[in-house]
Amino acid sequence: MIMSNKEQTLSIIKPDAVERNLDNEIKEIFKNNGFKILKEKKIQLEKIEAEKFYKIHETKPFYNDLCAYLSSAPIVVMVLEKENAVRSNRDLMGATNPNDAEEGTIRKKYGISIDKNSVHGSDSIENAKIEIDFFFKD
Ligand code: IDP
Ligand code: MG
Repeated sequence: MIMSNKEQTLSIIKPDAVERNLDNEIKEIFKNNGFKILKEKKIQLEKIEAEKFYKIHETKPFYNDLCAYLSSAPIVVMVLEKENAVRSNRDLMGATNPNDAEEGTIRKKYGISIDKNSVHGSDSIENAKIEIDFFFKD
C-alpha cells in the first residue's frame, strides 16, 4: 500500500519581500523544494483584515505594529501542497527572527528583521485549514 501524507499549508510573501520584487524568486524556492502552488493571489489587506488574521497575537505588545505592517503594502498569498507541507514549510522558512534562522532558509536569505521576515507559514494543520479558508473560501 502506498501511504501518502499530502497536506496543504498557507504561505504569505510579506510586504518587505514583495516590495523588493522577490516574490517570483521565493515561489521558485518553494517549487524547487517539492511544493506545488495550488492557489495564489496578490492582494493588499485592510488593517482590520490583518487584525482578524493575526487575532491569535492580539495580546502581544507587537500586535498593532504587526497588523499595520501586514496591511501596509501588497502581499502574495499561496496554498502550498506537499507531503507534511506544514512542517516542511516551517523548516524551509527558518526561525521567526532572521538572525536565528539557519543557512539555506528563506528568512536567513531574505529576512531584514523580526518583523520584516519576508514570509508567513501556518504553524499547524488545524491553523492551515483556518488560514486557507480565510483567504480562499469562496
Ligand atoms: P512565525 O511567523 O514564525 O509563526 P509568530 O510568533 O507567529 O512567528 O509571530 C508572527 C509574526 O509576528 C512574526 O512572523 C513576526 O513578523 C512578528 N513578530 C513575532 N515576534 C515579534 C517580536 O518580538 N517583535 C516584533 N514582531 C514580532
Ligand atoms: Mg505564527
